[in-house]
Amino acid sequence: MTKILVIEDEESVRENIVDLLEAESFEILAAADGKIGVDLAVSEVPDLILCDLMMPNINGYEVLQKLHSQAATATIPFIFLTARTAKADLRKGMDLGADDYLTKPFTRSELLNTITSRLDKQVTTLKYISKTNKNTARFLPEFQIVKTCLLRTLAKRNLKEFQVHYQPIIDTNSGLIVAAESLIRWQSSELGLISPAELIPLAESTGLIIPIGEWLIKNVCNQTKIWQDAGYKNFYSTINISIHQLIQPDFVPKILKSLADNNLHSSSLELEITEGTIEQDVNTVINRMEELRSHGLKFAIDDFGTGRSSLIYLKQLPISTLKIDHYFIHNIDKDKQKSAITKGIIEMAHNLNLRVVAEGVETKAELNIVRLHNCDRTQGYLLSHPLPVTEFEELLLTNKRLTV
Ligand code: G
Ligand code: MN
Repeated sequence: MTKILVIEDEESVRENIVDLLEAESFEILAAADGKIGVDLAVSEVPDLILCDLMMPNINGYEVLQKLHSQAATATIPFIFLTARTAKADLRKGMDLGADDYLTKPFTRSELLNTITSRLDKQVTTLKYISKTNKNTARFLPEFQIVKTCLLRTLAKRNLKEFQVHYQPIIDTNSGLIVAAESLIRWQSSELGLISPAELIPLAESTGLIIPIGEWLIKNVCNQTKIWQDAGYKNFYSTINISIHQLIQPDFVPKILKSLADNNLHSSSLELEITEGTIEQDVNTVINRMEELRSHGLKFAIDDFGTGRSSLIYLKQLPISTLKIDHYFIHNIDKDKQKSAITKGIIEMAHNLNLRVVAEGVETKAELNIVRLHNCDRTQGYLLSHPLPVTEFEELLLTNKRLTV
């Protein structure tokens, strides 16, 4: 439902607008002054704002400036309400970036037409942006728009826009699927498909990784249990966990609850932590990992070989698996150095009783070298791209050997 915020200090005018719009099936938030209005805009991220110009304390100009200074609210369509017809006031509002204005008193149809045309325009803008080349530089307005859409999607708890895809992880010798890496996809109704490469940094920079991550964990636990019950008792899933999530004080109880709710054994999850991010808060990370390991959860170091201080972490962190970064696997058959480094990593890992996964295996020649070096597990486009649940399930249930 489209959510409209009405900021108007005059009670009779406010209530009139609220009644009118509620009758049109809009969801309405009402604020009696500018301060409440700004707070509501930030917490609720409405689809459109109607705001009176002349209000005590914080007036309409200031409300607009405050909203434009914050990424989450900067692109919400903003319509001024003003009793004045003085051109200078309207000009000032429009110069500050308001999208339209209504002069009081206005008729029901003037109000509805202005709102509808503004909402339509916003949809067109978003569609246009989604078609242009995506560049995630965070200073671009586009980044802000993706962020606004993400905030709006979460505020509306529109979680059906998120999907989990699964990429098989294969036992290198038998070619059988033993696990899957879960990867989130955001199919935005406004922007189209947003890749994890775009979504995750955005979610991390805004703190939204916490609710999205919780949703993902619940979803993956549920799905993993379904596959185990279908006969794949030892099948497990891996989940990419950001440091922001791991250091949350309630991360451990939440993950244990997701496991318990699904009657899933803790060894059915492996949490992937990217090497390069650990140094942000090493001590908390170690404590959290130790605590989770005491409950039976396993950890993998993701993108191994590309972060700093990697060998120290092998000693300090309670991990079970190393995932060798794509970089070393790409063209490993043609690059003697990559081959030597990968061979060394695998031997070292085995001496430390760690399992090794080669990530990003894209060609048969790469797979052959990885196999020659006794890498335990393989993952990559050669074997399968990340797949939606039903397609992954088909692959799993036919038990196809993915030896190429
Ligand atoms: O950082 P992490 O290892 O979690 O990255 C997983 C990402 O790698 C996913 O987005 C997935 O789609 C991608 N990926 C998986 N297999 C391959 C592959 O064979 N080649 C490339 N280039 N990317 C891959
Ligand atoms: Mn990963």
